[in-house]
Amino acid sequence: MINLRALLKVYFIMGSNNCLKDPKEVLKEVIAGGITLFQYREKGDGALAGAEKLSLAKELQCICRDHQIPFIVNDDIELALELDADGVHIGQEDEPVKSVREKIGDKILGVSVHSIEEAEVALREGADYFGIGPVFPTKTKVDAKPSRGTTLIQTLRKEGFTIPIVGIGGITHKNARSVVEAGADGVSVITAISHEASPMVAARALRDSVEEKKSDE
Ligand code: TZP
Ligand code: MG
Repeated sequence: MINLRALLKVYFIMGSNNCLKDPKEVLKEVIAGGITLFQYREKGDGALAGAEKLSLAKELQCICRDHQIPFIVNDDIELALELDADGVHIGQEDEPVKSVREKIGDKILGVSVHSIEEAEVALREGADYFGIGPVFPTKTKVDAKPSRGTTLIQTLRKEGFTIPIVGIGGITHKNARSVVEAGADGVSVITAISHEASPMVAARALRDSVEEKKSDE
C-alpha cells in the first residue's frame, strides 16, 4: 500500500514551459533535493503537444521510475493510460471524478476542490486526495481563482474530512509550514522550485519546512 500522505509532502508540478533549463535536468535535481511526488503538467503558453508532449512525458516518467517517485499526469487521462502513469490530477472543468475513476481503476486520483460542496462530491465519486488553492497569490495559473489562504483546508479538517490534502498556489519554503499547520499533508509547488537557480536547493528547503527541520535561510 502506498502512503499517499507521505507522498504529498513535497509535490512538484512542472511542464516544459515552467523550466528555465532542460526539464529532465530540473527533475533529476529536484528528486535529489527530496521531492516526494511529481506531476507532469504541460499547459499554457508554449506548452508542448502531440508527439513532443508524449516524448517528454515518457522521458520524465523514466526518471521518476528510476528513483521510485510516482508520476502523475495533469488532466490528460488518455496520456496517463497510454503511459501507465501512477495517477491523474483533474480539476472541476475536467471530466467528472466518477468517470475518471472508472477509466483509471486504482491509479491515484487527485481532484482540485474549492468548496465543501465540491469536496463532498469528489470524495463520494472516488478522489484519493484533494488539491486546494490557490492558497497564496500565483502568476502560474492564469485562470486561478482568488487566493483564500488556508481557510478551506482548515474548514474541511474541522468538518471531519480525513482525506489527504495538498495545498497549492504561491507556496515557497517560507510559507509552506503554515499550509501544513492548517491541516494539509503537504505542498504542491511549481515556480518556487522550477524558477530557482538551484531547483535542488529549493526542493530541499521545502522538504525541510514541511518536515519542520531548520533551514539555513
Ligand atoms: N492550481 C492552483 S494554483 C496553481 C495551480 C496549478 C499554480 C501553482 O503554481 P505556483 O507557481 O507554485 O504558484
Ligand atoms: Mg484541469
